[in-house]
Amino acid sequence: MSRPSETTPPRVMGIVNATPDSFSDGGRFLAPEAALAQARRLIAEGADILDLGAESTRPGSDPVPADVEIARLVPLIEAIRAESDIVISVDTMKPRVARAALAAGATIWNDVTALRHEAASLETAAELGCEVVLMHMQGEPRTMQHEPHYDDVVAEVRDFLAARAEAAMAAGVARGRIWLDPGVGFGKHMLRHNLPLMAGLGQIVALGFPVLLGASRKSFIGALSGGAPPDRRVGGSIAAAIAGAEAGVAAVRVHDVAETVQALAVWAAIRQAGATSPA
Ligand code: HH2
Repeated sequence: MSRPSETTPPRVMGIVNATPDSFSDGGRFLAPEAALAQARRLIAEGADILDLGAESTRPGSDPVPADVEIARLVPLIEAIRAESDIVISVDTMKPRVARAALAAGATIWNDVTALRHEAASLETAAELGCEVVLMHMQGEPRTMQHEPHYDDVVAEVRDFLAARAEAAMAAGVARGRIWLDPGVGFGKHMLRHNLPLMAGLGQIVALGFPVLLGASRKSFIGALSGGAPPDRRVGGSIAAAIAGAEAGVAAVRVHDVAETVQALAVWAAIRQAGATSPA
């Protein structure tokens, strides 16, 4: 899942929320038919991967029982699988949910806790043989925005991700199946931590694993645009995706697929022209 070259754009992972309280969609896609319609739209807009989540991780959100997550996700995955071979990622911290989603046709386990939520997480990922996204988060979703602290945010996030990759490999996850994610907005001060982290993405890419960047519609973009609400953060989200592309990330997790695909195509074409034209 690494990028073949510096002029290849990152893959675009479109977000499909099957939650009643996700901050950016406001639960508009809760009904299975509506989530399926959203998935179809993102595929048509050029998504390479769909990331399906049934538990919101926004600050202050309540946990969702595994059975509820499974009931929201499995029929949706089966319905997408019945009509498309798009890569499906499941955004869950629970091994039982990951197992059910993988059995239904997902191939990537996106875990915002980097396989720390349950004792069985590491072994389950190894057993399932799936790709895993290991994301950095300081604290846990309910409390993570209460006074996050770092002495050096880039070094701390990088070292955490390197250690989690080691732990996953020690448990039997193949090196080639591991993705890393800096976890923009997860236990990070809006500007004091997220901006240096975005600026230091290259240090995380340098660890040698494909990096997934999830900056789409996040609150630091609102803070930099006069308090724009989530659905008015497209421009800032694209700027963040381009910054990720420049730094060498392998994929961007976004809400606005069509706009991001277009922006990255233009970015890649410019890079390509620069790489092939005489000086
Ligand atoms: N951000 C959210 C959820 N899952 N997974 C990864 N790997 N990286 C991220 O940055 C990331 C993630 C944000 O979660 P939520 O509050 O559910 O909002 P939405 O899913 O609409 O982005």
